[in-house]
Amino acid sequence: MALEDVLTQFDAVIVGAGFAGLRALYSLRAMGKRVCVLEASADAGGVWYHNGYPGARCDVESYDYSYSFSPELEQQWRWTERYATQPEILRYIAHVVERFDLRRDILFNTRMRSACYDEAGARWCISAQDGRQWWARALIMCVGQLSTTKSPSYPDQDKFRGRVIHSGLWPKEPIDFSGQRVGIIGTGSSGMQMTPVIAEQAAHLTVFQRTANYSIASANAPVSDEEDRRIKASYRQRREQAWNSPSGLGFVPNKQSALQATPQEREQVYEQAWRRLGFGFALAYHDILLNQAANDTAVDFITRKIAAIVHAPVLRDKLTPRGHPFGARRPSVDSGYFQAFNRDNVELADLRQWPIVAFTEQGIRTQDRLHELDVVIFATGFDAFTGSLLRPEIKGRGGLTLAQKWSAGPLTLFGLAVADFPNFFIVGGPGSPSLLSNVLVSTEEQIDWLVQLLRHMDAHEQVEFEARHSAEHAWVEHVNERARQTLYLSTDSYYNGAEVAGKPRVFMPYSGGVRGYRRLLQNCAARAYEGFDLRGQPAAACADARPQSAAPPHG
Ligand code: N01
Repeated sequence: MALEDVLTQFDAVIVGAGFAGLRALYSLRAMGKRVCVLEASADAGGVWYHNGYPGARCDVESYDYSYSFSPELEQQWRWTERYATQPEILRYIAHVVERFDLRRDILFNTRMRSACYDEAGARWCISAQDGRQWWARALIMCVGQLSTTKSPSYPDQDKFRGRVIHSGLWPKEPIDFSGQRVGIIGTGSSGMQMTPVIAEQAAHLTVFQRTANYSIASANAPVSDEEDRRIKASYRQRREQAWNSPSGLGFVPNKQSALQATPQEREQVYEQAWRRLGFGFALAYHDILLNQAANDTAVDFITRKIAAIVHAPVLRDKLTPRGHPFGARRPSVDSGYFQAFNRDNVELADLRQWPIVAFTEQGIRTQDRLHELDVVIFATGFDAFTGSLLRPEIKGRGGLTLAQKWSAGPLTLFGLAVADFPNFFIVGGPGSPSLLSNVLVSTEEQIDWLVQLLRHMDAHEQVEFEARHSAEHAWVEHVNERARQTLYLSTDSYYNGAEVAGKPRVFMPYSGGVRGYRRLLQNCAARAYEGFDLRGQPAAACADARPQSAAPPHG
């Protein structure tokens, strides 16, 4: 019988078939749970399914940005480059789906519309946009942190006769930019990755920059057979190193302060980090993200790197990031971004100097002139962390919606559970290390913990788990406290909700690192899930289970 026809109880409904959802499906199924995955897209892969723009690749090393749950999978899969391209990552995901026979439990083209908690039955009723419904004891959100795209809207945008594409919803058919005049709006990781590749094809490329972004040169290289053998021979050690590093990248931060080193020593350390570490450059000294003066030394080094690449002085000046510390907004890892501006067919439009006024039939009018274009690419990012969690209507106890609960900013316990929303689990939610870590490491960390929790509940015949308000408030305080020790709060970014007008300004990821986070999760489990209520029967009748004041501790 087709899965669609079986409108029955599941132990868990998982939303999203990206890296997190697939891992949750694998692990819960391995426990013997009845699980179903709802996926809005036509195939698996999550953000990697949609971000097929030219030049898209991961800026975490392939051998670390991959599942660790199966040593056989680790040994069998052969990565070809140190930093995998989007097509290679999609091939890996397809391989995992087939190898573990995951497809049979995934409903593709199925977008979740809403979910409502049935307090008497301690279960969720989940509805899809087309009206289908499922019951599940647990609702597990694996919807990603960067999956709801965000596009500005300009006057007369609909009059533009050319094509408009968002980097995060890239069309599946190949696009040939030869002979085309292309405009890219946005210079985050997506814009920086696609610029050099499109520059090689297009007749003319205009990059519309509002904020110059820091970027580390990618130390990408093909993976030789010898290197592949060497990594696989000690893969467990490599994993251990990643799990025990703060970032999940495997780098142990240099314990020295950037300010204690001599200028010559610093130059050497930065040069080595630049050549090999990519994203890990930020860990070249332990205080780069903690102390402005230490950060300034990294900024000085990166600024000189940009200056050595970009020939034209005015352009060089405009491309040099200013006004925010390195790493306080997400830096990029690029393959020839700054070099692209030395080409005759690449131009920078500085939106701070000349903002966009409107679209026209021919292109984009900035305050100074008209840029004639055939294609406009919005590389303008996402409604980060909460966008995809708040898109469906999720109702917890007493009809309280997640949007109401989070009206002043997200409240979670460990970024994975929410008081008033029993049996609701978020993988990579706000308040977890997620985007401040190798997201694969924190994803697997959370799912392993969920499996442990469900086993515990089965063993004790419990049907309901729920974060306590007091624990949730304490966790949000802790997340804020950790953030206050860093430079992250010193600038606007999608880490703190500044990317969407009107979004609560709250720092969302947990900056305490994956190692510390795992320790806290383990302590919670060891203390009989301290901070959670685990119940043998639904708490619907208990007065203390009614929604309480959601007064946020966001200061
Ligand atoms: O988005 P972003 P992204 N007018 O939000 C500009 C991950 N990722 O898609 O800074 C003009 O970083 C905006 O300008 P400003 C990674 O975590 C990973 O590039 O707001 N410009 C900014 O320049 C990354 O951080 C990989 O002033 C406007 C840009 O658009 C995250 O995804 C690869 C504008 C948005 O940058 C998001 O990256 C790619 C407007 N109205 C992405 N609105 C890997 O390698 C926005 N901008 C794994």
